[in-house]
Amino acid sequence: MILIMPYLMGVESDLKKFVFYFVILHLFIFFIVSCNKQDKIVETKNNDEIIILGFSQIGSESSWRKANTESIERAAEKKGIKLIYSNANQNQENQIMAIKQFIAKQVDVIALSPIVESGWNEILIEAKKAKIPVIITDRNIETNEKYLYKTLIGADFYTEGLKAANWLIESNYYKNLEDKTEINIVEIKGNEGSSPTVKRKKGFEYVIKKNKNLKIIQSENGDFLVSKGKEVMENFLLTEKKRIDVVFAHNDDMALGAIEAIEEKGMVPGKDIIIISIDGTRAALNSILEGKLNCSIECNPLIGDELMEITKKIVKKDSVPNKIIIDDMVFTIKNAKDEIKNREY
Ligand code: GYE
Repeated sequence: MILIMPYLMGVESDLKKFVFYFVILHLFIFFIVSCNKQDKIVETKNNDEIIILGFSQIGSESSWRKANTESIERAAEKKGIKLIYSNANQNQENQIMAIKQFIAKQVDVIALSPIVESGWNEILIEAKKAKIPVIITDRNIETNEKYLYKTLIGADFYTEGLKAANWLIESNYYKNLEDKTEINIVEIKGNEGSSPTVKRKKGFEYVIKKNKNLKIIQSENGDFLVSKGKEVMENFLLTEKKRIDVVFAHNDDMALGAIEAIEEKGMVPGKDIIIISIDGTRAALNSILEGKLNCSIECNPLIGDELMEITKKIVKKDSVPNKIIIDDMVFTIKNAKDEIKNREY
């Protein structure tokens, strides 16, 4: 007001009044709006309902992983949970650092998708001491310690391996083979020491070992990457003296890489060499429809809603099951056409 007084002096009286009331009105509106704003800030600050979830993700190595991250981000937003997302770029040390930061920030819950099975005791004991509950998502950990985490949300990787091998021995390809004396399989594994790599291998081998004519002749890590899947397959094709009949890739991305390598060698994937993989991505179903990939075992990455529900329950101190297993389908040429419409990743 003091500032506008000199301006008001010497101006016509009606106009003076108008300007005066105009300014008063605006000051009043400004006051009301500021009060409301302050109320909102106070409300947010005092609102204990807002849950903070620190999520340590492995990286973004595959289509599966990208879909997994998106699902978790989407669900957090939908459920009003504040997500602190940390991408470890395939490095366990980065995951440990991220968890340390979550503890320092005193988040309500920590979700960890562990890149490998071992080496988590120390940091998870720290989280426990800080009374921050942990949810393991997607991959599992190996530990002798008890009660390091509340629950695990993920797939049954061992069964995925079993399903992959069972599909092979039940397939027409196998049944129609006249000479079943030696079927040579090459395996492209995920990253060393990760639970899907260890368990998928075990499940697959369990079935294969019961059939003497089936042999895994080579097995290498492709780290779940398209590029590395291709590289590993190129190497197999270059160095392997025996005929390669089957590729078992631990994920679709590596299988798609292997398919490229096979085609570049002038061979026909899906016919000259049978290809089996895991994840059930849209790209994999497309490849099945093109006749290149023969089978993909589903591993569903869309666990966001489940994770948010469990997070809320844990914060409310409700009891939760110690394992939540996501069910998986099998995709082949028989159902790929119908199922591709439903694929969200
Ligand atoms: O199969 C692969 C990913 O841990 C189940 O990791 C996940 C695996 C998935 O990168 O594509």
